[in-house]
Amino acid sequence: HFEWQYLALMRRVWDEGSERVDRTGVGTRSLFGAELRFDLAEGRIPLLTTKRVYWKTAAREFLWFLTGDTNIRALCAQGVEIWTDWPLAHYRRETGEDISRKDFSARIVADAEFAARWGDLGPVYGKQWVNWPIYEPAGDGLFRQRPQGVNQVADLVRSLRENPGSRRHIVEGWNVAELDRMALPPCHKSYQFHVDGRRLSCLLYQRSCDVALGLPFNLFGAALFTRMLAQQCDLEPGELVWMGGDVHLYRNHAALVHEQLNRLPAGSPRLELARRPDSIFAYGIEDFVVTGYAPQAAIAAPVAV
Ligand code: DHF
Ligand code: TMP
Repeated sequence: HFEWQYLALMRRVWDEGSERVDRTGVGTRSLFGAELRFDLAEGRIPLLTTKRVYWKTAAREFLWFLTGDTNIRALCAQGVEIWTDWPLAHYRRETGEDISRKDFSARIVADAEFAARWGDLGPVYGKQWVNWPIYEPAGDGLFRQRPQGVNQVADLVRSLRENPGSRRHIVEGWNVAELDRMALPPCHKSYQFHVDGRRLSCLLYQRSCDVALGLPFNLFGAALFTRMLAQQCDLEPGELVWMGGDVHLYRNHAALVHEQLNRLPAGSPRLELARRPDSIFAYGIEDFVVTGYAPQAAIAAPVAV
């Protein structure tokens, strides 16, 4: 079963990881450098069965990246709260107001001006993926920014179609010059694609990985991206290769780890694409149909902000 790899990684990080004091102050057990591989043929997807993973939330997040949006408003409006904690922490710090997450999210949705002021994460994934800034000489020794930057995703579709054998099929989130304006520098920072015959494979490099909360979403997102690209480029899904840098479990995830490692994976979830949209940017949540997914219960765990 594909999921043993994930469970084995979780066990290894928990048993062998070094204790580290991390940015959040929560503390982690961590190891450096890991690899997972998943077959994506015949609709297979690495969607965990030992706990319920809210794959529609992960899919909505991914579609939001593709729109280039970096404000949480569109997510909150769909009931997706996985990014709310960072703007919320910023708001509380700046204003001293002790607002609940629910009220904050409701206000983001109701009040466009409030959302513009407090809901933006900075130039994170969406911005870099579809509008990586370009600067050009303005003639007077100064530089000006072009109105439209690089759309890496559109370029990727084009390069997969026109030059499948290329070794340069990359979408990169790590814009060094803009890291300091991001709420969080990209974790799933680099996607590389590879065409072998008709098979499209993806390699995701994740510099920092929360094995319990982030990784299940990141694996599903990368598989979804690969499937959409394969469909758009008339290719077959191949393999997902995942590589992690700092791969960790937070100390306060002990209960989740013990519960999940006592469960057995079962079943083989599949993903169908219900239609073929005209472009990589035209997918909607209703285009994704997951079958054969009967996971065990969700396991709640606190996210380290
Ligand atoms: N920070 C940390 N410390 N870990 C992360 O995984 C993380 N991920 C981010 C932003 N910052 C992060 C964006 N992605 C959850 C899942 C993914 C995610 C953020 C949060 C999460 O809390 N998942 C829960 C609840 C899911 C839900 O509310 O729908 C889960 O059980 O999967
Ligand atoms: P860092 O920027 O200090 O590395 O903290 C980011 C944390 O968020 C770290 O625990 C990794 C986790 N993370 C994921 O695992 N996946 C994600 O998609 C995101 C955004 C964050």
